[in-house]
Amino acid sequence: MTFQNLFTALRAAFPSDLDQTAVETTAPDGQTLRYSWRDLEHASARIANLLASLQLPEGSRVAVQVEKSVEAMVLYLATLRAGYVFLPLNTAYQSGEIEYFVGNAEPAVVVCTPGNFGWVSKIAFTAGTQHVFTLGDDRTGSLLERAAHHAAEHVPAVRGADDLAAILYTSGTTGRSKGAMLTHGNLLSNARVLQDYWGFEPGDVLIHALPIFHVHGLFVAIHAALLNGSKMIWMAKFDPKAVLAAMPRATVFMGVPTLYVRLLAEPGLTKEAAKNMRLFIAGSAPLLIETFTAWQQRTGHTILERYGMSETIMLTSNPYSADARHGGQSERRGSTVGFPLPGVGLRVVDDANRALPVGEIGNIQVQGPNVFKGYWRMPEKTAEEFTADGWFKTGDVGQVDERGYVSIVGRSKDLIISGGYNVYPAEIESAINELPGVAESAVVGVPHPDFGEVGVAVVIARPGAQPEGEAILAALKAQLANFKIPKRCFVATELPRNAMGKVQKNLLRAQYEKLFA
Ligand code: MCA
Ligand code: AMP
Repeated sequence: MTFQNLFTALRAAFPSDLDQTAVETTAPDGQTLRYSWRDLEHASARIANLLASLQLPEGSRVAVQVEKSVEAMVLYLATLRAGYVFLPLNTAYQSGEIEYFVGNAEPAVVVCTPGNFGWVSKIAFTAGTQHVFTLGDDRTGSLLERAAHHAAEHVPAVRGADDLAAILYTSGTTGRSKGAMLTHGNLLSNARVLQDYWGFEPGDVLIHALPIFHVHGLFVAIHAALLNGSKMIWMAKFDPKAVLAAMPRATVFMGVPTLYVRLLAEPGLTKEAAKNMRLFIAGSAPLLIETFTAWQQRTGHTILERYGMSETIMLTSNPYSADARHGGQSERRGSTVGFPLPGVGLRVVDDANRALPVGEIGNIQVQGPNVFKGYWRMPEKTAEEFTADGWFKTGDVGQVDERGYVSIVGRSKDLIISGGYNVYPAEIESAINELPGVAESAVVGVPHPDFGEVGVAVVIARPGAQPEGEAILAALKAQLANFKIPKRCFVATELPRNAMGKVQKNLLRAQYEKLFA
C-alpha cells in the first residue's frame, strides 16, 4: 500500500455527513461556536493552499506560537495537508526561548499572536524566515485574512511514512533543547493503535482541555478524535467547572494529573456527573495513587494511566478492557503505566545494557514504529540516545512485574515534571548563575499538591554579595516561560557535595520535601 499523508488518513475518517458538528467551543466573547466536518475540510484546504502558494522548499518548517483555538488546530491540519513540518511552541515561551527555537529550526513560516507580532517577527526575520503571519484566538489576524482568498479544495501532498510531519522541542539535561523529528508514519501508526486499544467507538465525544503545543493535546487527543470521526468539546483553557458541565454530553477525557487533582476539588464531581463518561485517561506525569483511588470513589470510574514521550508518542497503556494480548487482563492498576502498546518493544536494562529479570529496576529502552527519526540537526545527540542495537534510551527508570505491567519508579535524567510540563534544572541553574551576585545554584523538584512536583532553587552568593530569593525569581520571570520559574528560592551558604564534588540533589530534595505539604 502506498503510504498516505497523515492528514489523508484523518480526513478519510470524517463521517459521511460532513454537516455534523466536529468541534464545539466557546468563543472568547462567550458565544458557542460549532464547526462542522465540512468547515474543517474547507478551512484546512484554504490554509494549505495559502502555504502552497508561498512555494516553500520541500520539508519547510511552519513554527507556530498562538493561543489555543480551533483555527490553531486547523493550521496544524493544513500544514500536514500541504506536506510541511509543524513546529508548535508553548505560548509561555519568552523572547530568548523563541530566539533559540527559531534560530535552530529555521522555519520558512512563523505564525504568532497579533499581540506578539512586533517582537516575534523581528526574531523570525533576523533568522531568515520569509513569512510571518498572525492568528488570534478570536479568528483575527493575517493568516485567515490571506487564506480567505484561497480555494476551499486542496489535494493533500503525497508523503511517505518516513517523511517529517512535526518537530517537537524537548529540553535536554545538558545544553539546549533538541527538536524531536516525528514522521507521518510515527504519528499515524500510534494513533491507529490507540484508537483500537482504548476502544474508540461510534458516538464517542472527547473533552479537549489540554494545550496543543505538546504531544498529549496535539497528537494523542486530536488524532484519537479525528481518526474516530468523533466530536470534540474544545476548551481554550482548562477550567474544572466547564469540564464538569460538559461531561453529560461527552464520553472521553484526557488530562495530566493536575487536571484530575483540580477536578477532585470540585464538589460537583460525582458518580451522577460522570455517568455518561466511558473513559478517563491520564498521563505526562506520575498519577498519585491517592488521586487514582479518590477518583474511583467519587466517580465510579478507574482512570486509565498511560506513558509516553515527545520522542516516541505513546509507549505503554493500562488496558481498556480484557485484552487477549496480555493474558486477558483487564485491570487498570494504579501506580503502573500498563503494558507496552501493540508494536512497541520495551526492555529494562542495567547500566551496561544487559536485560534485567522481571521485577528488577533499571533503565527503560524502547523500540517501535512510533519511535522518532532523531533530533533535528543533532546526529551526535541522536546517536548517544540509541543503543548499538537500535533501542531508544528513554531516561526513565522502571520495572516490569510478573504480569507484564510497567511501572516508572524514577528518572535517570535530571528533570522536573510540573503540572505536566517538563522543566530541566540545568537550564534554570544556568539562568540563575548568570544573575549578578550569584556564585552557583541548584534546582530540585519537590512534591506539590497541585502541580505534582515543582522546582525549588538553592543559591550561593558571591563573596560580598547579598542576592535575594524574591529578586532572583523576578529576574528569571523576565527570561523564562512561567512554568519553569522555581516556586521558591533560598539563599544558602553552601551546597551539599559528595566526595567527587558533585551536588547531592537527593539531600536538597529531602531537605525541602515538606515545603508544600
Ligand atoms: C502554570 N504555572 C505552572 C504551571 N502552569 N507552574 C508550574 N507548573 C505548571 N504546569 C504557573 C503560572 O505561571 C502561574 O504563575 C501559576 O502557576 C498559577 O497558574 P494557574 O493559573 O494555576 O495555571 P493554569 O493556567 O491553570 O495552568 C495549569 C495547568 C497547565 C492547566 C495544569 O499547566 C496545563 O495545561 N498543563 C498541561 C501540560 C501538558 O499538556 N503536558 C503534556 C506534555 P505566576 O502566577 O507566578 O505567573 S506531553 C508529555 O508530557 C508526554 C509526551 C506525555 O506522556 O503526554
Ligand atoms: P516529554 O519530554 O514532555 O515528552 O515528557 C516525557 C516524560 O514524561 C517521560 O520520559 C516520563 O518521564 C514522563 N511521563 C509521561 N507519562 C508518564 C506517566 N504516566 N508516569 C510517569 N511519568 C510519565
